[in-house]
Amino acid sequence: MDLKEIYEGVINGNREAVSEGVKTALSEGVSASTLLFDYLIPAMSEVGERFERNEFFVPEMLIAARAMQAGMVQIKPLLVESGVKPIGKVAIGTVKGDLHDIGKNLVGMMLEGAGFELDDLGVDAAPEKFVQAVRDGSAVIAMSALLTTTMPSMKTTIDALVEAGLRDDVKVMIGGAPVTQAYADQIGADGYAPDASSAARKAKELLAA
Ligand code: B1M
Repeated sequence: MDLKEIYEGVINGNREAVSEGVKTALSEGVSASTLLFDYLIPAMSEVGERFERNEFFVPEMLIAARAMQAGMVQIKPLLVESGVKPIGKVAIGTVKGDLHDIGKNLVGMMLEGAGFELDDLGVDAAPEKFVQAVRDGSAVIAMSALLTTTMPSMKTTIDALVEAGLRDDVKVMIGGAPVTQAYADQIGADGYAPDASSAARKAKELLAA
């Protein structure tokens, strides 16, 4: 089969084409890592770039991420078997008191699309949950807040990491509609990203640093 169909399928949000394409490619002997690193991840990067150029909007990004998931569910077990390592583990959550999860999920999908392993802490995630996630091996903590009233929980979480003696073991990034770079600087976060696609890029930068 023409593997480009898988790439195009993700960009066009065609779940069935991606699912069938991946199934056929695997049956023809194409490796799971080739499908992931040469087709699924580059397609998701292209989606992110189109989002940043205002050619794609949130719905297209969500549909593309779901199409990618249709391929991921088939190749994930094979990747585990063949020992392909994710580029790092990110713990993501919407902070304590905050129940908004659409943006957080979108950021999570882009992170997975970029090759990260995800520890999704869900919504209303207390500082202790983030601390535990670092103990469980997350190299990056990604906190989302949509309410001005819950933003201070980002600082409380950073304080909890300091108190647990773990601050130097982890990179902290924050985002969400009311969050800014200035706020990230103020509370001592390592990074801020305004949207899902730049969040994936920022996480890579932080890990490389
Ligand atoms: Co709420 N809500 N809400 N709400 N809600 C807002 C945020 C609000 C701005 C609406 C308004 O008044 N105009 C307002 C906040 C005001 C403020 O604090 N300044 C608000 C309020 C007040 C409330 C309640 C208090 C209402 C009430 O009960 N009186 C209540 C709070 C509940 C709680 O959390 N404890 C509440 C409840 C809800 C619903 C449950 C009904 C629902 C959430 C459903 C859900 O998430 N499952 C909801 C919704 C849908 C919204 C709006 C309409 C949309 C949010 C959204 O999903 N946007 C929102 C108004 C608005 O934004 N227009 C609003 C789409 C999403 C893709 O964008 O989440 O910004 P966003 O994520 C972006 C970026 O911010 C960034 O990337 C994403 C994609 O590009 N990003 C990150 C996000 N996290 C990131 C993390 C990163 C990096 C980037 O790194 C870690």
